[in-house]
Amino acid sequence: MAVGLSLSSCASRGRPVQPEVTPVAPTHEVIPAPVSAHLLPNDRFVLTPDTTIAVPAGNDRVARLGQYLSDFIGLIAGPAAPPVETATNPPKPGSISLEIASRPSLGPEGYELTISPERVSIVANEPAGLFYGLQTFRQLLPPAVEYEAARVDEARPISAPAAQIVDQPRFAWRGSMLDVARHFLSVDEVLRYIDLMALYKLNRLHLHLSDDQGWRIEITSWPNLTVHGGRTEVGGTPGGFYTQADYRRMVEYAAERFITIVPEIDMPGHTNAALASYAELNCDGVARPLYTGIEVGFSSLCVGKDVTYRFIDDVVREIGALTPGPYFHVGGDEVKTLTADDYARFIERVQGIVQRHGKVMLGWDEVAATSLSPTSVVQVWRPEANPADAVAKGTKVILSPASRVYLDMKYDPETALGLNWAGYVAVRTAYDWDPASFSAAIRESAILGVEAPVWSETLANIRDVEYMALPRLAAVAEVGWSPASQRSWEEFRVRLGRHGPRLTALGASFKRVAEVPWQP
Ligand code: NGO
Repeated sequence: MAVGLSLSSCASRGRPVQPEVTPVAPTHEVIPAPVSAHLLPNDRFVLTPDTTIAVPAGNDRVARLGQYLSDFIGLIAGPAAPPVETATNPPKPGSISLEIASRPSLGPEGYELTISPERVSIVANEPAGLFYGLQTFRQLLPPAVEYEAARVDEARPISAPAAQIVDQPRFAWRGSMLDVARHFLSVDEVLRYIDLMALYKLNRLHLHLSDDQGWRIEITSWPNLTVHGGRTEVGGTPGGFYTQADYRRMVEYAAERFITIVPEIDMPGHTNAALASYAELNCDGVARPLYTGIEVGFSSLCVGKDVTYRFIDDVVREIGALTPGPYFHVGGDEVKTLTADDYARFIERVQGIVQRHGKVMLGWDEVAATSLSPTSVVQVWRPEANPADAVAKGTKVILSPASRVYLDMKYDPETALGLNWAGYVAVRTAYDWDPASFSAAIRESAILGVEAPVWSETLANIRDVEYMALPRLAAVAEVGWSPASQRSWEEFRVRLGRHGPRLTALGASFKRVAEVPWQP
């Protein structure tokens, strides 16, 4: 467990746990650290050819989770994957049961995981909680289960320690962002990233779908956005784009893992790809050339033209219809060519468009200087961000401070990939801070959560992205999930070191930073 917990606190199932915090060596390597975890490593649940998965009758969503677990276990314990069966009373010995039951104190994402030598049980209010319980169970199985056939053979019999875990997240928003505009990522690359996010119980994937260098999502009413505006990327290599069917596939794959896609179309700046695709979007009516550099701030939609708002309305309508989640991110960052008044009028008008299409508007922290609805959300990224006025009016914030959680920042001066305009972001820097004390102007109740952006000016493919995201994504996930009282850098670095073999088994190209005692 992450910290020394008294037995009584573990027994107080469901009640908020108030542990005595005595840092001890970790006894497991679950990331993010659970609220309360009591393990008995000498008693073990062993996966055998007779293991079954029990789900409630008539609940398709939970049945699919049972299947997800069965697919994950696959052939590691026997000649066939464990069957998914309707739960019996009393439960079958050797079963792993997924159960929905009322546990009000656990909230919509919490779970109880009980592992004994006889059986495993995961109980939650909602399917999301069961999914997170499954991720914890998974991380208690040996790393070899993640991939390597030879190592699975050596690791047999596969078992998990007996445990009593009660857990729920601190923040509702635990996100990461992929910049697929500067360098395009294929659908399969994004699905891979979604799977890595799921391992750490992250639940929001923000896709930065357009920027100066490329427009990456098909808009049927404005086809040239992708036909022309999607052709290139940073450095002049071929770009790419998602068809609407591609995008739906990513949305569905994410939803199966309880991850909500948050689409971003950055505006009014960061719009060169659109301005290159449609001459009428420019104030002078002249299409701009495609751009493959990495400067920012030079482009803007023509905020005085009606066609601009027809364009935005079409884009929000089409993407909104493809996106079951409630959010639409309008960017709003780094506009250097408009007056403050023109900028504010633009954002306020766009906020109306987003709301008319039934979505919640999100924007980078520059939008906090405009008249926001209390339902809109500000994403803080700059050191000089000051959303105090917006927060006072009820607007919520997502914390993405560049100096802590921009995963495109170099780890240290020796890191080949990445940028360093916000400094170097060591794993400890990403881990060792508390959202509640980040800014005097932002009290904890105004914080929806944290999000780690991965900007891709220097990252050409998923291997580059993994190298920058791992292991810092694990650190940020714990900032978002685990109670402050359970977190200590000294303990986390050891736990992360033990988690390393799992990343290896997953084939992840992670950075073996010197701050962490990696296990071989
Ligand atoms: C800034 C900028 C992006 C860059 C990124 C690089 C925001 C919100 N706008 O973050 O265009 O890609 O830094 O770190």
